[in-house]
Amino acid sequence: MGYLLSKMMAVFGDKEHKVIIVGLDNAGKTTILYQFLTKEAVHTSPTIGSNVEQITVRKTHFLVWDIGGQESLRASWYSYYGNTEIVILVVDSTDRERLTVTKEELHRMLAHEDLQNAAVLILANKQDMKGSLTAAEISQFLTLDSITTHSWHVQACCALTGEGLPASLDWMKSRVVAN
Ligand code: G3D
Repeated sequence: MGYLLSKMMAVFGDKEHKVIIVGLDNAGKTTILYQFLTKEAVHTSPTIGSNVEQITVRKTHFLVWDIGGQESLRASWYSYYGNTEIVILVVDSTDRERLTVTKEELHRMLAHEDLQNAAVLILANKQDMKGSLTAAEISQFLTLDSITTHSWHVQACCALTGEGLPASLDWMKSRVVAN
């Protein structure tokens, strides 16, 4: 595609903004991706490799990559980082034991040179479940306040009902419009 055409697409709002969804296995990444698309919860199975879908929010197009979160796949997350504008980190808010691993993965990602300009949306998922940590507690645990190098936002949500997801999409749109 020529420079002129891509410039015109940007002007007319047809630019596709790359988003990656990361997080540990079982956090709810795939459910969130399809909830963004269908606004209905779907039956999912563990992501092997990646799912990719286009989501349009009031004329802003996002190309969203859902990357598998099993330990064996995490080592290859970096291969998806190039040109990423937004990273969505999905957290299972009931999974206290693995929050340390999530924190390590988050701070490792932020240090990667291919993500220097990316904004980060942390989704505190599974808020419908008893005993889930609040978005503020997750924020504190992941030491989000210490992040000064990237624009970030934490949002409580429930992927099964879709609660919190429209606000997430609004924030994503505001980030790419700001750039
Ligand atoms: P992943 O892609 O991060 O591995 P999935 O996670 O989207 O496959 O979701 C893992 C399991 O968590 C699924 O249950 C899914 O239905 C459930 N889940 C996702 N989001 C929520 C949520 O907000 N609340 C609740 N209660 N469950 C959620 P199964 O039983 O299919 O393994």
